[in-house]
Amino acid sequence: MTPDLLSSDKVIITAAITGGIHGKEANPHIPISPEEQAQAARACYDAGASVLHLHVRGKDGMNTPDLAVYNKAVRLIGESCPLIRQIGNGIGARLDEQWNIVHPTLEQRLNLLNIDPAPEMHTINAGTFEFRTRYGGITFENPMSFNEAYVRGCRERGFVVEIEVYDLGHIANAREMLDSGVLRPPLHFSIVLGILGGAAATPANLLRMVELLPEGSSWQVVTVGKYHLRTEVLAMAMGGNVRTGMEDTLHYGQGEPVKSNAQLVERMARLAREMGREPATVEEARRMLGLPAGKGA
Ligand code: KMH
Ligand code: ZN
Repeated sequence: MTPDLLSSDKVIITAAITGGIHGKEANPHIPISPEEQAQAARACYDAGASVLHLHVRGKDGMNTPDLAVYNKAVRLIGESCPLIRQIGNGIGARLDEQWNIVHPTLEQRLNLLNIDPAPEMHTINAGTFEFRTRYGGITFENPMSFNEAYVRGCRERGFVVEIEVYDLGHIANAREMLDSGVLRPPLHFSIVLGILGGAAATPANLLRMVELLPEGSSWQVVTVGKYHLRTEVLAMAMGGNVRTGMEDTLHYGQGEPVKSNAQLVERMARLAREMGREPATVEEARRMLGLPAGKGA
């Protein structure tokens, strides 16, 4: 697919407000409880986001596969604003009492399909790789058979899937699922850059990965770490969508901690407008992502 450099389309801004790894020890402003998440969601909506990417935390502040927490967070977020709710199926990784990294099982991850009230979107992660964090390496297991089961589950329930690709081979995996009919076009991608273990955040990597996407796909960039801002700006200039939020960056500028998720969304909306690209409203994003019109439309 050729990047549309002259695109004047709307930009979908996704807010990834919490993530599944770091907590208040890394930045005290990260929303952890469902109540804090609902407040952050509202502020991100007011600042120009149209999608909310979600991981949840238990009472200990660590990520959890507990459906009761997901149900509460999804419900409270839905009551606070009309953002499209997207569940990150990676859930996250946590340390046990012996400081071993523990990852949720594939079964626990499949169970996210049963969140009630049902959110509109889910991610899949299109390949297994070692995801290295400040806490150590995590083998992020995403076998094809699991992804196929997840996608089928999403289709049965009418959920839209976003495909997270961290490297070139993951795009090949997504193409295989498209060719076999498991995934149906148009596809929606997150190109994730800057994770140790995945592709680095460079212009050449972003351009190549966009070129490899199946024709007609929509895409956003997710940039983790130091090059967050410049890579997001590059993606907007290329006609792509963007994700920001405290899952992806804890710094607003060098040595300057983020004060809130809305602060990051506001900046992205401002930069989009400066480029002549208006942030998509929730209804526009729903149309762009193939979701039915919302209740308020
Ligand atoms: N933490 C991101 C780099 C997911 O939640 O499914 C990847 C992510 C995947 O957001
Ligand atoms: Zn995530």
